[in-house]
Amino acid sequence: VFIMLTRCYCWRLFNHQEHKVIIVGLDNAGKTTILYQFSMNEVVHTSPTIGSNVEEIVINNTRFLMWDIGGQESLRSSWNTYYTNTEFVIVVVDSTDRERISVTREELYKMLAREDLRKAGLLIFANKQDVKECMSVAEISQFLKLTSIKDHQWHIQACCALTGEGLCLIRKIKFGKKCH
Ligand code: G3D
Ligand code: MG
Repeated sequence: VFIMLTRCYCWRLFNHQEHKVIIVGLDNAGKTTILYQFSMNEVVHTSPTIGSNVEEIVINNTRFLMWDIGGQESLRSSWNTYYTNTEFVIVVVDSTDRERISVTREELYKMLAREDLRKAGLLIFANKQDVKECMSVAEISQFLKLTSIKDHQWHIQACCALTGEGLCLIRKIKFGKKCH
């Protein structure tokens, strides 16, 4: 029993390292819905005090920092502090919003140019795929010029946050689990 307890304790210690993921996207892209889908059945701690425009949610050892991009130029300077040690950047795209995809592109490249995000992986969720006539993954990839990104690992994934379809990659980030 002692050995088992020791093992359990060591395992916990080993797993205690924190992971940091930032989730960005235009307002209405579906960030909150995605995170809600992900955190179902898990204990969620939120820190509403972190700032008016940044939400922090801790699920087990993973910190999710989430904010809306676009139209908040004046608040942007304080965001630098949130980038440090980020392992993943998740960009949520509203696949129905053809007008504003260029704003997402602009912000995406601003982020990728940052030194403190140099090692961060990039995951793009093409959300709202359930909506008729939404942009496809191929269209969004083209709009965002993803193939030009050479200095970051990136992946684009179609999803529907309402049903949870396509979201299992978040679990993969967190637990290293295989996606079905
Ligand atoms: P945000 O946190 O990025 O601002 P939200 O976005 O998660 O608040 O979602 C904005 C709206 O989009 C919500 O609608 C939400 O239900 C909807 N939405 C999110 N994901 C999907 C999706 O995959 N498909 C569809 N059809 N809608 C989605 P409301 O009406 O509640 O404002
Ligand atoms: Mg939100």
